[in-house]
Amino acid sequence: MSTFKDKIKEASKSLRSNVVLALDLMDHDPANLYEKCAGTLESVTPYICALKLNRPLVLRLCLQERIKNLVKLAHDHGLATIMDAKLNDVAHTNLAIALQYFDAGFDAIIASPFVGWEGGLDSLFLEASHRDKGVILLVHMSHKGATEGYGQTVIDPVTGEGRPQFMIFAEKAVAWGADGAVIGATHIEQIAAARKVLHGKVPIYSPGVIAQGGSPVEAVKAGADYLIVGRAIYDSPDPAASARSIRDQVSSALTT
Ligand code: BMP
Repeated sequence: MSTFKDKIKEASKSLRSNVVLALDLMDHDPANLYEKCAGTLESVTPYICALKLNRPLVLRLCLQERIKNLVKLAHDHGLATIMDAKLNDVAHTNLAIALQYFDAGFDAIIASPFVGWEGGLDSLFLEASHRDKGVILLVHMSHKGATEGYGQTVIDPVTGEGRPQFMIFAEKAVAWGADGAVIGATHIEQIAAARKVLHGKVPIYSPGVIAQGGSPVEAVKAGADYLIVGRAIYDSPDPAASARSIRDQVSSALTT
């Protein structure tokens, strides 16, 4: 049985990139939005290992038609696919949403650990594992206000001690068998701290590079396994050159 962790690792190895493209194109004329997305994706496929799509794009393009085609296009190029659904509901609703994305072909889905296990994410993890799909958890988001929730100090219900929320989420990611942990590249210390818990078990996905101020090189040096990159690629005058440059910066940082 191959897990999502293995699938993206293989894609990353054979395509020699750890860049996940966040194809969040939204402002284009709806009449040619699909063509714009497909064209951007095809131009950068030599430099990325996975495609991440978000909810605004799904709402615009319709899950059953053009989104399915984009997912297929990514798979045809050997890429892994991630649906950024940020699931955050009770179990049966999370499952109903996730199944639609899994049926549309996505390999993994992003969910929020704030809803907890029992009656929150339990059914999702179970069903994902039956279908060889991945669940990636938000462990510390990239925006400034993320410190209010993910960075708050909470009393650990097990030990009674005050601890950062994101470290508890990192431990849950390991305990629940998550396929990935999202930690913003804008929070380098948190990547390094969470890595101590996650390393070798749950890969770190880091969004927030360049357009949000994070450094791709610093993020991977701190422990990020994959970088999630949107505007720095798709808003660039030459998306392929930008994707290649980010990939190359990161691989040379890892080898020096
Ligand atoms: P950009 O590189 O354009 O900033 O895009 C980052 C992508 O990662 C967006 O799709 C955003 O929704 C997502 N993301 C994020 O920026 N921070 C997080 O903490 C979690 C995310 O999924």
